[in-house]
Amino acid sequence: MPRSPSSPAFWRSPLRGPWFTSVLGIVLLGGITVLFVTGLLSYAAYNPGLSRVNDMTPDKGLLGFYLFSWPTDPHWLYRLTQGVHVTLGITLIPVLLAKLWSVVPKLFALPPVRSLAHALERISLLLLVGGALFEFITGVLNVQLDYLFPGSFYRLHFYGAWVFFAAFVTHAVLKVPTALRNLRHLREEHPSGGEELASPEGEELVSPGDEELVSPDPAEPTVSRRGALGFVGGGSLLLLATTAGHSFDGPLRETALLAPHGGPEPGSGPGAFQINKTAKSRGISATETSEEAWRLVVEGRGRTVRLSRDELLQLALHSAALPIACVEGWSTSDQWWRGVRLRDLARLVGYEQAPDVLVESLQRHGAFRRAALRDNQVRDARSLLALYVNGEPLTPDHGYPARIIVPAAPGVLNTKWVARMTFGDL
Ligand SMILES: Nc1nc2c(c(=O)[nH]1)N[C@H]1C(S)=C(S)[C@@H](COP(=O)(O)O)O[C@H]1N2
Ligand SMILES: [Mo]
Repeated sequence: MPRSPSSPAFWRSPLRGPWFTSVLGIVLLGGITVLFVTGLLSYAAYNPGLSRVNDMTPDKGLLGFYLFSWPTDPHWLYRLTQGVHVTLGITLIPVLLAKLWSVVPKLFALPPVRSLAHALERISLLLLVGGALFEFITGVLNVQLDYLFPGSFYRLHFYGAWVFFAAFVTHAVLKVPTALRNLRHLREEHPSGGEELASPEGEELVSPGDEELVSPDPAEPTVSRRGALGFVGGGSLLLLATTAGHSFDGPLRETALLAPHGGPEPGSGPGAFQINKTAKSRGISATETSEEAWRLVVEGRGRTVRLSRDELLQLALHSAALPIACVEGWSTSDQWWRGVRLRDLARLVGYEQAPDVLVESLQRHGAFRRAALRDNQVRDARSLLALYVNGEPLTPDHGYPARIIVPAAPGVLNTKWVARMTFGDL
């Protein structure tokens, strides 16, 4: 008689059982919590409360309760938090898939609902599985495909994260005690370390509710449970090893075979570090950035000052060693930037205490052509309107004639090809 997926005997892998599911669940409990926290930090780092220019989720309402002024110290802060967010997310993919595989019989179990509590558990499971797939898929698409959905990505990934995490917390509250009990119990029964768990007999003692994980009619084992776990862990390590290099320069970056900003650095010379969007792709021409054509417009307190690049070079110049750290997880190590302090530009239009600033670029279309910086960022002595990098004038792709660089800020706030700066409370 053919069996249907709703029949427990349809699922025959002897690997399924409380031990396998519990181990993967505990790994995800830690990992997804870190993803959620670093994700919220990334959102806070955008200065979303500052201006409608930065905020891509204007309807966040109460979900923005935790927002705070993103600090400028340590200067590698966003490089760390967002590197962890993206690299860890990619590394956890095999664990997530194995976890879903390990519980898939439960999704087909009949009757679909046994009690009110069971109904609630199943709804939370739907949001959990759907939310997990949605967050991992939108995250990977954004990192790998260069903003498949520019403005909307933030909205989708942000709201998706809250739905997913609510389901995740519910699930964790219901399941963590069981998972820990399973692991403790099985360890006591099998002090030698669980190699015998390769056979279904190792799973006789299971917690109530979890017996449906174990196949009633298991096939012959072809691999031990530990072997299967090693396979999942190996997949994670392989992803980690081929991604993590995107947070470093030079030879290490070349190990990041899977990351779009891995591989060799672009070109050679002082400007040979990662480029997000080239001048050409953003429609920036050499004519409009020439010494004759380009002027920086600085506004504030009803004043307007216009400066050529030569005139900017007459102002006090300062240096700062700062990285570019993109929301996509890749970053560079510290580059040497040289230019005019943002707070000195604020002083030009009469601000002794620098306020917020709205920065607009020459770019006419597309995302990231303008960004708002908060007063604490403008006041930092390392926040520059950079004219040089690594001892040479900026290259066109890194923002010539002038670009913003701010310590600890996401790359997206470091506007290139700056045309206008408007100081004032935003
Ligand atoms: N005008 C403008 N500035 C921009 C961007 C852009 O598309 N247009 N991209 C931003 C993003 S997302 C990043 S990560 C950094 C990358 O800087 P780099 O290309 O010099 O490495 O520039 C930022 N500044
Ligand atoms: Mo970026």
